[in-house]
Amino acid sequence: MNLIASDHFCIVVGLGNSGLSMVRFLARQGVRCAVVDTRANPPMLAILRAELPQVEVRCGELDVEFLCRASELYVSPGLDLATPALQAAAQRGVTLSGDIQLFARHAKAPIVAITGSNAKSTVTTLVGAMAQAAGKRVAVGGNLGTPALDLLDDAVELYVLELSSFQLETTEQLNAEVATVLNISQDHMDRYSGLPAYHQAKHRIFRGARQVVVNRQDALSRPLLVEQVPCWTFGLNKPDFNGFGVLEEQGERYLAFQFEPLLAVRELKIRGAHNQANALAALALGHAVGLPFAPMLQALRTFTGLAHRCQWLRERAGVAYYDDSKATNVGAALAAIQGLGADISGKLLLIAGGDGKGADFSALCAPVAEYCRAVLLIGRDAERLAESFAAAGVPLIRLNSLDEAVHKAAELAQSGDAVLLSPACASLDMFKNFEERGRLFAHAVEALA
Ligand code: UMA
Ligand code: ADP
Repeated sequence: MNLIASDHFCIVVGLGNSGLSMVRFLARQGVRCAVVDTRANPPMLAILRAELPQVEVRCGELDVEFLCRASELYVSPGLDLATPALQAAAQRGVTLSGDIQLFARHAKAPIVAITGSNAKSTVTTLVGAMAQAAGKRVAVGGNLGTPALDLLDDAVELYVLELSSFQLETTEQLNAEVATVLNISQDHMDRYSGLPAYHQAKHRIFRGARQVVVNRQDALSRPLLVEQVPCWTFGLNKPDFNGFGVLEEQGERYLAFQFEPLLAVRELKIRGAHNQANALAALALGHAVGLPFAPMLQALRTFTGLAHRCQWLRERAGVAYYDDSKATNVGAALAAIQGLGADISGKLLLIAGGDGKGADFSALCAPVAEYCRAVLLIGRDAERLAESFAAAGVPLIRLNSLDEAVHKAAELAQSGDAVLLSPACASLDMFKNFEERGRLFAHAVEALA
């Protein structure tokens, strides 16, 4: 069913990955649309021109008069809705929407919707692997990998979507079969006025949800609007009714559902307490959409984790090297420092810094004091991190490049220690993205004599 009247004229704002997916989708639906992008040469321009030459593209400063010719603006997640031209158009009656809202209107199969400050990609990938192991035709994407609209296919039996707060801001009603906010800690404070605004954006995921999954150990994950829907919980403590958690029996720790052990924790290949929580969250989401336990547990046994998330790289002179380049915020770095720090016999040489996105780093000071031998600081916000860690009483060393930081860390490390790249910052001041930062770290580590 085409839910968009064909005489509508829409404008897609932003021509990156999601922008391109939106134009393609609207074109398939026979909707007249144009594209605008504030960049002189947006990344998907050549592809769009080749594929859909009839679509008008305007680059450069947004023109409010042009925007107001549309009935709807489909805004890409990278663009702040507070952008004055978008707000001016909205005030003149133009609806602001986005790719996930379009997706929600057209998806025919149930949606598992996942957001949170951290662990989204890990849990999304895990639920996808569980559904696949259960023999479902599953499509996985959203903020991770394939843009949501490119997943739409009538043959799909289950959609698993990772959603960012930016995508949720333009989503009025998702109607997920099951939705979760895995955890909330500060992120993207350069775009939000504070934690309440960020929290509010994330919680839009629950609109129209038929079931919810809640983190028992994070009150901010609990939906405020949804009351009368089935609620499943997860957490590292003992599970209760409808809960997934950890049970100890005869000295062995198990992932468990209610009062029943399911899988010994040591059977997991992903390390650290935070990954046990992630496994439990994935079990809860899978259970909510009716996946049987046997294939879900099989998927958990074989999942080795995603690259750049506390990824072990090598051991050299008794020192292990870990790439946690995806730790682009304080909460992720905290989980890595505490998780790894408690796991090793020695100390951590932490490499941190980059674009801090306006975050407050003070929560890292105590774990740095407890677990770190030294901190090697790089990037734009190195000085701000140094100020936040001043009271930790460990050496704080500023370096000009990631390569220098790796060499310094290797020089200071003692047998039993671990070198951990967990920057607590975005990478964009020095690198193309977190993947490039992780790859260059791995190269520098490989190159150590
Ligand atoms: N931009 C402009 N002018 C424009 C439009 C965009 O300057 O007119 C800039 C934005 O400020 C941003 C960059 O271009 O810096 C990219 O923005 P975009 O909206 O074009 O991005 P896409 O290529 O469509 O990618 C987006 C997500 N990116 C962001 O939200 C920034 C991708 O998530 C996602 O995979 C993709 O849609 C498909 O759904 C990436 C991401 O970094 C991985 N997400 C953030 C995160 O995980 O922390 C939220
Ligand atoms: P996201 O997609 O939300 O960024 P990822 O699965 O890619 O999530 O992990 C991002 C970062 O968060 C990595 O550095 C990872 O080690 C860390 N992390 C993973 N799970 C958790 C968790 N449950 N709590 C806090 N940090 C986590």
